[in-house]
Amino acid sequence: MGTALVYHEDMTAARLLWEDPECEIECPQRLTAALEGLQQRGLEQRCLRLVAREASEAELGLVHSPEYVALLRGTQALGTQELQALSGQYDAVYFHPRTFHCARLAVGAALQLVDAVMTGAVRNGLALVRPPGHHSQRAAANGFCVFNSVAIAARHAKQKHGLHRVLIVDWDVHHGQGTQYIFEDDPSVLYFSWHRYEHRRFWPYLRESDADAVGQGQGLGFTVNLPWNQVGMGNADYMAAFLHVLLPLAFEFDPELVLVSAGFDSAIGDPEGQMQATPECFAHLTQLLQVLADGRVCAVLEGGYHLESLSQSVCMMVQALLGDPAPPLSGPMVPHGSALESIQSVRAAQAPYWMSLQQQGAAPVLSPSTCSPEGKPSPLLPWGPEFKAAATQTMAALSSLLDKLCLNPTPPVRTAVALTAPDAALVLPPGVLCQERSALPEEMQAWARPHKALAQDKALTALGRVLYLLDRLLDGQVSSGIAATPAPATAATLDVAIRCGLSHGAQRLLCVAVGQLDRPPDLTDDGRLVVS
Ligand code: Q9C
Ligand code: ZN
Repeated sequence: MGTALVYHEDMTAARLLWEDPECEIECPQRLTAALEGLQQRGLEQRCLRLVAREASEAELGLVHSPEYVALLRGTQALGTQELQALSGQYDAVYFHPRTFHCARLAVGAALQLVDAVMTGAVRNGLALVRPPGHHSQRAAANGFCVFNSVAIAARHAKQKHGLHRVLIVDWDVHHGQGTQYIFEDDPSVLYFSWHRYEHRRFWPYLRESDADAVGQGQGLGFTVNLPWNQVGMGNADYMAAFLHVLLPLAFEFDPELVLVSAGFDSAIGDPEGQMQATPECFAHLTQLLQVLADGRVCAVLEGGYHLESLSQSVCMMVQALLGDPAPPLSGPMVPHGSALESIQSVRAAQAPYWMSLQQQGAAPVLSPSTCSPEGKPSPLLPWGPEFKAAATQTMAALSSLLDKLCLNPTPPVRTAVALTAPDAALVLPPGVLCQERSALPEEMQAWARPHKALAQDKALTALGRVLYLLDRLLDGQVSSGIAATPAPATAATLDVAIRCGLSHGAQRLLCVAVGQLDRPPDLTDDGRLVVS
């Protein structure tokens, strides 16, 4: 199953017809630059190309009022002066005679993508569209946006494909307030947005973009805002936001579909965002999202105004959708203090609504009655007590694992080699650490006891080093390692290594044997281990 790329060249038709420094950045070259990038890297050719269709007026009506749709229909016949006058009624918007057509294609592209993914024609995909959509509201254009393609796609996914839970990830650098308003009381759509905020000194200057806007009524906790209060946020900040805010909530929400409001004005070089994240970061973010909803990720272009940065970031995202490994992230992986403050404030604001945030004193201690003021069963804790305990434990383990990853993202040692005496003469490449330390004697003897093959001194010495290496891998000191062990002890050593890894709380363990090796017997088959 592959990746869809939905596009129509008519979407380059709309353009600004008068002077307006605020709007001129939303130009047709945005689409052509992104598409050329994909073609040059051979990525377009690897996708299933779909030609975008226009959304019907009934489909627009899933989100927008009939009067607003009629108003937009009318813009097709207006002259430049009338278009400019009408544009002035909205904040940061321009209309062109082709705007209605383009905006309908943008919505249609998003719907086609959702249909392709939900019918299983493809696993995931990207709709390359303009105008963008996430600022547009039931009866208002805003911030270059005319129809809210992603919001319509979410309603469509529920209505036409019977979905119950849709996650919208809005990584555009602006707050998608339009999307927030549309779903603020709807618990079936979890809306996550990070955005440049600067304590409300950045457009659109809204109080409701802050972390304490968490939704309303039934939708409490299903709006998640992460405001960046400084410019210059980079790879470490974005990864930390995903690891510490979005992913815990998304795992708990368990979406059936992920829609991405994929704006790339959050990337380095963008004049609007002034952020520092490199294009590679979007490959990593995309990869992280693919662990959700069985990989059903539908991305729809929103902003992104630095043509080169936009094109590179789009390519990174498509590469990740295609399943290519993500290039390493550059720069020191240390989040900014201001980013950690923002992350902490969203976690605190959301903690009353999400079990996964209720560990580690992230939230003020709340009594159960605070979570459910009317005394009705809390909508946030819908499961039985055993499941709750298990889920809490899992989330605690995940959370502490993520903390370690974040504190020590690049292990100090890239590769360590644990050798036994006769191999020690090998010349190792520079930067490879020769690991000579060993686990504690009691520990290795305890592990070795059930195995005859580990009774020999040489085998036991090797085992001690393997166990030590394993510890350093698990605590993040070492990224990868190689260990030698005497041939007769290989199976026994592997058996111990597997048990040891599982007992240290590894969630998944893949064991690949090159050559003949028997599957260690009597290992409990709890789904954490794959031997191939
Ligand atoms: N210098 C999207 O990215 N102008 N819309 C802000 C601040 C409006 C952005 C002015 C920006 C709208 C989809
Ligand atoms: Zn934007």
